[in-house]
Amino acid sequence: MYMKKVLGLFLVLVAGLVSCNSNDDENGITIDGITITDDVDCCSAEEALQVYRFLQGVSIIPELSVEVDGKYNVYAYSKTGSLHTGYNELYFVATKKISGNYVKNFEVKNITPLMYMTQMNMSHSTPVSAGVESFNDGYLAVKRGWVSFLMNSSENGSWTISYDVDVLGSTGGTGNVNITVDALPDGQEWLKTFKVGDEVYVLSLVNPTDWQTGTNAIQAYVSKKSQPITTPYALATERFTIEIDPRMPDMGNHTSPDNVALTRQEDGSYVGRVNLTMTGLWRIHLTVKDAEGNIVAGGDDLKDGLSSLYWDVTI
Ligand SMILES: [Cu+2]
Repeated sequence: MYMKKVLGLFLVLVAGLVSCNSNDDENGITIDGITITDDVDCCSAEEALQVYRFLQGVSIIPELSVEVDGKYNVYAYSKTGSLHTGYNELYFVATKKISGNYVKNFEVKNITPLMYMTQMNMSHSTPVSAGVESFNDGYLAVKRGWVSFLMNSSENGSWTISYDVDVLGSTGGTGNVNITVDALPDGQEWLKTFKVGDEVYVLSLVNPTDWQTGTNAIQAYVSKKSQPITTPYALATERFTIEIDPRMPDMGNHTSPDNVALTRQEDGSYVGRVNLTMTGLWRIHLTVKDAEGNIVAGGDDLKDGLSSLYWDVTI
């Protein structure tokens, strides 16, 4: 008890010292009319400015913002501020309401997307990231996760999503929020499923809009349909190999050299290399093998000798 009091007093003293420091005008940076200051719960003003700049390159998803305990705001962002079928990267930041300063130590958890299928009168979830992590060492105050939507919103069904958050000991969450999942344009199919026995797996292609002509890193996730299906789908624990055969269907199905199969990385994603020698529609035919090298998907139902399991990417 006594030790706790001493420790508490010590923390108050430290906080007092640091906050004296951060009240010093020398430690504030004003940009776009906003003053960014050093903050003991985040970072130096310079580091906070990096976060601020990063957020200029993404767009807020207004319906996914939440106030926590009257003290904090948590904001969610995606590249465009909207969501679409397939893999969507999500970014989260937490700020103090009183100062607008970022908070570094916060946790976003239980990201739970749910689609209600009108005619079938049933609900299902979809693949999500294992967790939400700091973006990288340079952006500790930005957390990143992802959701890969199986299908778009339509008269056939509608989506909700919720997540919980913990900011410096204060807990909160969004509750179920209605969201719209847009269909991808023609010539883009970034999510496919395959079956092995009774299990259904989802192949989510990561950010192919970043690709350019020539050789590109190709990244994907393999998730496993949950039981019950209203539970978010976690990454599959099996170790697959995903062989790729990119073709241009509008140009006599010609292929390209030097493609490398996707293999499982330490972070749970699958990474390979794809060579797209020109702009246009590329159909990336997939053959999935298990850890023993047996073909488990894309091996039968061939059309013109090509797998009928594929992603479409138009660059
Ligand atoms: Cu659905």
